[in-house]
Amino acid sequence: MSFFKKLKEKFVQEPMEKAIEESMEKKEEKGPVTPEPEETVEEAELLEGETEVQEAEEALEEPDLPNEPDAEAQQPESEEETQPKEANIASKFKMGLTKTRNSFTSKINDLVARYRTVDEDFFEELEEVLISADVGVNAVMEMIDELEMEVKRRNIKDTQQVKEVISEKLVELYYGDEDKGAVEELQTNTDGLTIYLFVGVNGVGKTTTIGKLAHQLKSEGKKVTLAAGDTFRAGAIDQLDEWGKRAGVHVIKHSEGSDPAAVIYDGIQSAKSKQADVLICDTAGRLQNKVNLMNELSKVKRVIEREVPGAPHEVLLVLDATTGQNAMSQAKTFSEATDVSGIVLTKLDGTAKGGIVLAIRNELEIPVKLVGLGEKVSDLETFDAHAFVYGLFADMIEEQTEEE
Ligand SMILES: Nc1nc2c(ncn2[C@@H]2O[C@H](COP(=O)(O)OP(=O)(O)O)[C@@H](O)[C@H]2O)c(=O)[nH]1
Ligand SMILES: [Mg+2]
Repeated sequence: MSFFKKLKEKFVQEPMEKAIEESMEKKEEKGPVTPEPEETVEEAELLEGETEVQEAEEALEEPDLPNEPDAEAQQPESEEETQPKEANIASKFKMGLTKTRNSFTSKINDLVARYRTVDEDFFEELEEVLISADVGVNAVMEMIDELEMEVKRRNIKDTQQVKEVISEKLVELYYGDEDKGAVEELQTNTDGLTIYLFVGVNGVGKTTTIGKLAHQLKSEGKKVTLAAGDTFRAGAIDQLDEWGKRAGVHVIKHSEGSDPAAVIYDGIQSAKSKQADVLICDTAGRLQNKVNLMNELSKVKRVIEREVPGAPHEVLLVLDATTGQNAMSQAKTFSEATDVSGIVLTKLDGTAKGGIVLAIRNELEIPVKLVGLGEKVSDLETFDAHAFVYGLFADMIEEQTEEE
C-alpha cells in the first residue's frame, strides 16, 4: 500500500469508520427512543476527518447519561475507542502546520511541475526546498542520499511519485535507527510523585506550555501542582498563577527575586502532602552567562533529586520554532548545562519552517516530546512523526488518494 494511503487510513478513514460503527452500536443498545444516537450517525457520516471528528467523539459520549448504568461506558478506554483521537490529532497537526505546509507544498508542487523526470538537478533543487524549511543541512544531505537510493531501487522516473517517497523518508529521518512509529510519551513515576522541570530562555513558551499541560493532565484525572520557579520577574509568577487558576490546579509561589530552588522545594513538599500525581516546575531561562545558568539549574535539580529519588522524570527544554537556528544553539547551550530529556517545540503554527523538528532530532539526538500548535489551551500535542508528516502533506495525501 502506498505511504500516503497508509497515512490517510490511519488518520482519516479508520477513525471515521470507527466513529460511525460505534455510533451504530450505541444506537442499537439504546433503542430508537433516544434521539441523540440518530443525530450522531448523521454527523458521523458527514465527517471529513477534520475537527468534526472530535465533535463526533463528543457526541458519542453524550448518550451516556449520568444516572444510567452503562457497563461499557465504565470500562477503561479500549484500543478501539482511542481511534477517533487519531483523526483529532492529525487535524490538529494539519491546522498547526498550515504555514509550513502552504510554503512547502507549493514549492514541492512547483518543483514537480518543472521537472517531469527525476534527475540530478531535481534533487539539487529539492535539497534547497528542504533546507529552506529548516530541516537542517546534515539532515537534508542524509535525506537526499536516502531518497536517491530509494528512487533508484523502486525505479521511479516520474517526479510526481517522488512526493510520496519524500514523506516516507521524512518519517524515517525523524526516527533514525530507532523503533519506527513509536510516539514518545512523557515519562512518569509509577510509584509516587512525577516531576517535570521546564527550562528554556525567556519568551519561548515555558509558562504557556506548563499551563496547557496542567490542563491536559487535570482533565485526565491527575492531581497537579505547579511551582513558580521563574522568580526573576513578578510578571512570570502572576502568569503561572493565572494558568493555574484557569486549569484549576494549585500553584506554589514565592515573591519576586527569591531563590528558585526554595520555591521548588516548597512545591515538592506541598505536592507530597496533597498527594499530587504531578508537579510541574517553571524556571527562568537567563542565558546571560552559562555558568550562572548551570549553577541555578543544578541547584534546582539537586533539590528535586534529593526529595524524590528518580526525579525529575523529564527535563523539558522549550524551544521556539520561529527562531530557527537560534533554537538549535540554545539547545546546545542547555544540553551542556543540564541533562535535557526532551524538547518541547512551541509556535510551530507561527512558522513556515516547521522542518526544524527534524533538524533538532537529527542533530541533537534529543526526542521532541511535545509541540505547541497555537496559543489556546488545547494547542499542545504529544509529538507524533506520522501525524507531523500527515500535517505537512495533507493536501497531497487527500488529492492523491482520491485519484486512486
Ligand atoms: N502561536 C503560538 N504562541 C505561543 C505558543 N506557545 C507559547 N506562545 C506564546 O509565546 C509567548 C511567550 O510565552 P511564555 O509562556 O510567556 O514564555 P516563557 O517566557 O518561556 O514562559 C506568549 O505570548 C504565548 O502565548 C504556541 O504554541 N503557539
Ligand atoms: Mg514564563
